[in-house]
Amino acid sequence: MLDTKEFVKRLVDEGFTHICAVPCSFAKYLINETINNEKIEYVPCASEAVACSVAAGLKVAGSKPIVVAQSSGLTNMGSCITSLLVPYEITFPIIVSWRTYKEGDSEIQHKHLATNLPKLVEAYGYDYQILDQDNLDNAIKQIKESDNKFVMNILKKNTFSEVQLEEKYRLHLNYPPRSKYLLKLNEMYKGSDIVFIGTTGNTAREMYTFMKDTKNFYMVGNMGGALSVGLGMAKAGKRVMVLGGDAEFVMHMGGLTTAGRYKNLDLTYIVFDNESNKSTGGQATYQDHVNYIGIAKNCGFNVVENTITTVEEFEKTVSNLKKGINFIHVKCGYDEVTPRPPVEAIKINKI
Ligand SMILES: Cc1ncc(C[n+]2csc(CCOP(=O)(O)OP(=O)(O)O)c2C)c(N)n1
Repeated sequence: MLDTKEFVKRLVDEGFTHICAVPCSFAKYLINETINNEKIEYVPCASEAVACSVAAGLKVAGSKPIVVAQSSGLTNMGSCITSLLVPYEITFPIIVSWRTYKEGDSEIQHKHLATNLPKLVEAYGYDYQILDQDNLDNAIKQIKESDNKFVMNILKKNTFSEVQLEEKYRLHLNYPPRSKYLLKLNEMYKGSDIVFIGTTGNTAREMYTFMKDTKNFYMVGNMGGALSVGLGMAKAGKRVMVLGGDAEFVMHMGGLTTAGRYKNLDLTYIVFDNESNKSTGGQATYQDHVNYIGIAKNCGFNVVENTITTVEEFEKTVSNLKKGINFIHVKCGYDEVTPRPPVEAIKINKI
C-alpha cells in the first residue's frame, strides 16, 4: 500500500499543481489528502469530460495537472481524448480506477469494463500501466512518465493508505436523512403506477430499503442520465419521478435543457442534495454556488421556488404537484449505509 500523504507530498515536489477529479471510492484517500494538502489544488469536476478538458487547459497554459477518475468515467472522457488530447499531443497523468466484477455482484455498471478496460484504453491510443501499489518511488516515476506520454495509470483497490479529511473540510449536515423523505414517498405512492427512477449513488440504494412498495427502476450506472431516461419513459406515456443526488444533477446537466422543452408530460425531478458524493466516500461536491432551482426554472421546469428542508414541507409540496415537468430541490443528511439492491431487482429492461 502507498503512503498517501507521502505520495501527495512527492507530487507537489515534482511540481504537480492540480488534481482534477470525479470521485471513485478507490481514490477516496488520495482525494482526501489532496483536499487536506494546500500545496496542490483539488478541482472537483462535474464530469470526467469536464475534468479532462480543465486539465488540458491547465497543461496548455503551463500548469501540471493530474486527472483522477473511475473506469466508468473514462467513457465520458472519450471525446476530449480522441479529438483534443491525442491530435494536439496534450499529455498529463490520468489515474483511472479499475473496477472489477464478480458474477452475481450487483454493480452491473462495472461488468463490461471490468474485462474491456484495456481495449478501451488502447482504442483511445494509450498504453496502460498498473500504478505500483507498494513502491512509492516507482509509483511516482510512473506518474512522471505519464506526464509526457500517452499512458494511463490504472488504480487498483487498496492502493492508498487511509487518510481522513481534516475537521475543517468535513461536512456537517443538519437536515433530515434521505430515508425520512423516501419513507414518506413510499407511504404516499404505495401501489401507484408512477415509476420512481433512483440515480447512481446512494439514492437508488436507499430506495431499495425505504421504498419497498413503489414501482422502482434502479439506475445503478449511467451517472448523470437519470433525468433523460425519465424523459424517455414519460414521453412513452409513463408517470415518472426521478430521485437523484447533487453530483448526479451536474454530470450531464444538458439533459435539463432537453427535458424542459416538453411541457405536457408527467415528470418530476427531485434532487436530494447532501452536498456530497455519499456513495464514493462522502467527498463534498463544492456546489454552494449552484442555484439548482434557478437552473431548472431557466431550462423550462415548473419549480418549487424554495428549497425543502423538512419532511412536512416535502409532503405538502409533493401532494400539490400538477401534471407537467416539475422540479424540487431538497436538502438531506446521511443515513447509515444500506444494502445494494440485488441484481434481480436492478436488471429490469422493461417497465
Ligand atoms: C461516469 C461515472 N463517474 C463516476 C462514478 C462514481 N460515482 C458513483 S456515485 C457517485 C456520486 C453520487 O453522488 P450524488 O449524486 O450526490 O449522490 P449521493 O451518493 O450523495 O446520494 C460517483 C462519483 C460513476 N458511477 N460513474
